[in-house]
Amino acid sequence: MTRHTTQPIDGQKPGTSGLRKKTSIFMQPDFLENFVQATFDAVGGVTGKTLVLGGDGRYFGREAAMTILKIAAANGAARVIVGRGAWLSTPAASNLIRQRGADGGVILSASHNPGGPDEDFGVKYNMSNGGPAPESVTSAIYDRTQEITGYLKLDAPDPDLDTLGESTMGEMVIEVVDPVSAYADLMKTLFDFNALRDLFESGFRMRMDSMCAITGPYAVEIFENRLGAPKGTVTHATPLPDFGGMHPDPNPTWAHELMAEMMGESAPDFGAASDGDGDRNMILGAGTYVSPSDSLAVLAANAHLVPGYKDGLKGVARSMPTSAAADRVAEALGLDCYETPTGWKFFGNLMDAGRVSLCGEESFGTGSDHVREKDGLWAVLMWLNILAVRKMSVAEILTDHFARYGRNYYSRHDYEALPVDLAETMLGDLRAKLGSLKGTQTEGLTVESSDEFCYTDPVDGSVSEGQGFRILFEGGSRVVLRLSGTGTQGATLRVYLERYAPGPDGLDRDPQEALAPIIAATEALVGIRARTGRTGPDVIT
Ligand code: VG1
Ligand code: CO
Repeated sequence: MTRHTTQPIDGQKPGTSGLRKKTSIFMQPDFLENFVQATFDAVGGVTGKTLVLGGDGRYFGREAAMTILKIAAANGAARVIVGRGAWLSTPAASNLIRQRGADGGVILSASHNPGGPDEDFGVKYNMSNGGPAPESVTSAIYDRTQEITGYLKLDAPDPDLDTLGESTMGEMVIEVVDPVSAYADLMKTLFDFNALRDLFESGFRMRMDSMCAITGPYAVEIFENRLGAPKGTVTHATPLPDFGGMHPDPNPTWAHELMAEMMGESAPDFGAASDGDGDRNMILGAGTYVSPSDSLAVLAANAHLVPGYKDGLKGVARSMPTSAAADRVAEALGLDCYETPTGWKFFGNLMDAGRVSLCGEESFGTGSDHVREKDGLWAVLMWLNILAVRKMSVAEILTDHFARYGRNYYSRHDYEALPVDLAETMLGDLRAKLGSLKGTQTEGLTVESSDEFCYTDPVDGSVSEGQGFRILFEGGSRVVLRLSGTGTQGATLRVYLERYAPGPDGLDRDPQEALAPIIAATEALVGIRARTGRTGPDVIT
């Protein structure tokens, strides 16, 4: 064991989902080492513990895994279970932690952020329940990074991470496992694989775009090998260190190839995409885009048709900016519905306590209590299973859903890479006038209430403040504004827009058009375009 002297390095505060930085920053001397040692210290050390390690295959992932193994060995870890090639999707890592009874895990990913020497890298610690560390732990990690004076790192040769099986590094066992099989087996326990095989055999056509990221090998194994979808159903199926230059974010802007195919004349029946680390999903039908908030609601309404959820759901949870479409389903089914801050770490307690089985975020994240992360391929399989049972198209399912529950028109507008001080001043000014907005009339809308979201966890009572600004208008429309906690460049402002239409008329409008009054009212109240000089958002979902 070798002790290395070090000094605290600025900027190691974990965000919405772990620590994310430019790769070059992570590659600076001691940067990764400091953060990993601080993490191990903050969770009470790793002596005698078993950890899971893997990531989305992005640039620097393998090297980072080697470093982390040497730090774990020097810190006395008993065993580290590593996905071959240091590959594990985020949901697969969560599953392995749970299935193997590990004490925790380290996930190497910057998720939907691009990868490469000039792009992003990230490190996230997950707990023994398989879920992201809660705020109490991420704050303890950050505190530790600010006082660290040394780290332990074994002086050992790089281990072989490409051959399955066990080896040792010092006293520690390194167990290299197939990254895909345990996850694929788990999916088989939840879904009707026979019905899905029949679906593909009947000529059902699907396109899965893995965006040169980690879900490629998982999707090929599950859809093509196990379910008999034609070879080539999965595109961009090989994970590449720079994601082939793609921005592995499954939304209409970045998954434009898939969008073009699905909106084209010979579109397949079903299309889906996932992100860098495999926890996000975008769902499409021929000519149809499913907004993530609607996807959550449809899954909640139909989950009982899927074997893994045949006895019904325990409850549903959504992040605050996610639309209330799922709430309407929960109400109809008599289920509890929780509203949490943005980020999957807030769902863990609710799932552990058995209060909810289905969770979702407007940011293309959906999942259940089968793991403690959101799960992109799981959501795709949920949709497939529902389509197989209901024998309807994606468009028909949506139309039927809206007719029954009404439609929460929804859109998110992102303004990226804004100067940090400008974004903070803009939201600071909004905070200052938040209390006096009630009754304000603008663009034909009247402000009913406004506040800054503060969450009290119903399980452990912990309080999370400052989780986004909400402005509610009379009639059930609203806008939510918050700054991203996953970006690595400037500030990203997220503007979440929602308007409820009860039906039966007006259920098939274009969302941007249906939301136009709210967009205009937001500009009048906050002045985003006026203050940033931008003509519009960079990304619309
Ligand atoms: C974004 C999303 C949030 C999601 C998070 C991690 O956070 O809005 O809903 O949980 O990314 O997703 P932010 O702070 O940038 O808005 V992923 O796929 O990184 O793990
Ligand atoms: Co992700």
